[in-house]
Amino acid sequence: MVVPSVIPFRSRKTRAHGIPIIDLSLDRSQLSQQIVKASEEYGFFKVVNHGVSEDIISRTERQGSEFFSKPLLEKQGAGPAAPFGYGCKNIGFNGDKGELEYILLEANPQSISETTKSISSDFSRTVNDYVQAVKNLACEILDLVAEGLLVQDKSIFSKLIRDVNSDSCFRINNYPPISTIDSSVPNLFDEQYSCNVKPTRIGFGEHSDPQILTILRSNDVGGLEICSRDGSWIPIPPDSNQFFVFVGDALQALTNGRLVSVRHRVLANSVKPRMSMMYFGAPPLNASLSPVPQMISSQNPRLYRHFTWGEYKKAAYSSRLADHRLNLFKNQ
Ligand code: GA4
Repeated sequence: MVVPSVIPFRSRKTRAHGIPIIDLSLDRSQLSQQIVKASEEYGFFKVVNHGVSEDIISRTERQGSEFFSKPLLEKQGAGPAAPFGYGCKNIGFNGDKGELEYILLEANPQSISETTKSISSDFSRTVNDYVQAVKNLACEILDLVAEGLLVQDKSIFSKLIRDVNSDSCFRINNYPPISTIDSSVPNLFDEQYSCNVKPTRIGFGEHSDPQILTILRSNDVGGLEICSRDGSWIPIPPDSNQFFVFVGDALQALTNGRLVSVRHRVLANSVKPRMSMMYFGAPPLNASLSPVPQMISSQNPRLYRHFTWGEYKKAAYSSRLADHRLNLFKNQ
């Protein structure tokens, strides 16, 4: 037998601009460790070889662009985003504003078809297919998280978002270009809504996602930034073929603070419109967010008191975007 003198080495890029890249085609034991490490360090990573079909992604992007190019009145046919429907500039219910328009949907087939019936059956079908595909991806990642944390029940996190009563939601954001060179020139977006607000640089302000896990995909326009542990903002180059994963507050609570939810924001772009779509995997309202027992020890005492997703969601929706909501649930 001829023994090769050099062991073949398949070089893979594992970081881009310092951000972990997780290749989902690797073997499970490596993968689960890499995912846990990235979720501890950043609460954020990019996944490649994710298995979601290009066709589903491009069909959803097309439906999204068609929707946002409709006249305002038609878009408003989806109802105000209170909480589900079409929204423009207003974020949440406590005065936050951003340079965007969006559609926010409950991530279940009945609700999607109900809220989007004024748009088209194609829109509703496509969004549904997309939501199913990214939900499966989120569950796969959560099973790997459980494996990497050596938790006995490998589906402990994914079953929360697979539950029929899961409170997951889906959002498509459209950020029109903002002229930063001459901010006195009204941009197309302002003309359309006849508001003469001076464009700010913030598309969507700093926050962490309240849910368990977020799966984001955007077109090839940048703007997303994540906050690193030292408080500096890291710009994330867009990658329209891949997904970005964010650890949410609920997963931070379930892991007793071992995995960290990542603060992020979107800066307005001066030239091209940015469109992003996010699936937010959430538990049922009555699910407990108590930490899994293996995450508690004498060195790692319990960080948060007992609370349900319903209580957390209520607190989130009563807060401002930039608030640190988990602090309200800290153990005394
Ligand atoms: C952030 C993550 C999701 O986009 C969202 C947002 C929600 C909204 O836009 O209505 C919130 C925001 C998000 C966090 C705090 C509250 C609620 C706006 C806001 C001020 C849909 C979600 O679930 O929480």
